Amino acid sequence: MESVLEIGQVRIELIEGDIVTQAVDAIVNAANEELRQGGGVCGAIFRAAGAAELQRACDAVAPCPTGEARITPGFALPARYVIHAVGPIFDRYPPEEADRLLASAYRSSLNLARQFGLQSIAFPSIATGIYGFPVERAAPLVLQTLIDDLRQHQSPTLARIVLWRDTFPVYQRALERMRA
Ligand code: AR6
Repeated sequence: MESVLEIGQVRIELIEGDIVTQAVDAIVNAANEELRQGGGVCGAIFRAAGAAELQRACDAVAPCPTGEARITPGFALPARYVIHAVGPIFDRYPPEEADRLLASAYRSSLNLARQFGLQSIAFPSIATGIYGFPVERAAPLVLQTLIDDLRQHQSPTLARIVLWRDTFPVYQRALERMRA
């Protein structure tokens, strides 16, 4: 399953799948501020990259405040780099502040990708698991954030959102609503 939106030379793709298998320049990790191995997508990325090596690289660039991002090598992953982005723990903030921090985590990741000259990036649905950000609220916000940023910068040329199971239809519906 796949949905695509093209903005000039840039492509935004939604796919259902596992982010650790993505052969792109960078995959984004839904990280915590300490950049420690956790559960969810973060646990899967650490295991696939080689947990000890990735943890050493994370320790060298930690901490990472909520809404920001840090970059490390991808080690054993198909992706060359991991961009560690920290989304908001939803119930710690007023909802509008949580929105702002989530958008900032995506924009910070795209800024790092550009700084490193990367052309393809794959995101998970940051903060909508353990951090409790409602996926129905996140989907249109994330899509609009990517569209606005990529329209302005035209780089990276591929941004893929890799969605786990039942979050895929939520993002797909949000994209269809935005097209309408
Ligand atoms: N590929 C793509 N998406 C996945 C995968 C996968 N392999 N596994 C889970 N998801 P979460 P958060 C989805 O909890 O909410 C960790 O402990 C999942 O269904 O991974 O930002 C970190 O270290 C959900 O939709 O991240 C932090 O402490 C989405 O990925 C904390 O959790 C994000 O869920 C971050 O929590």
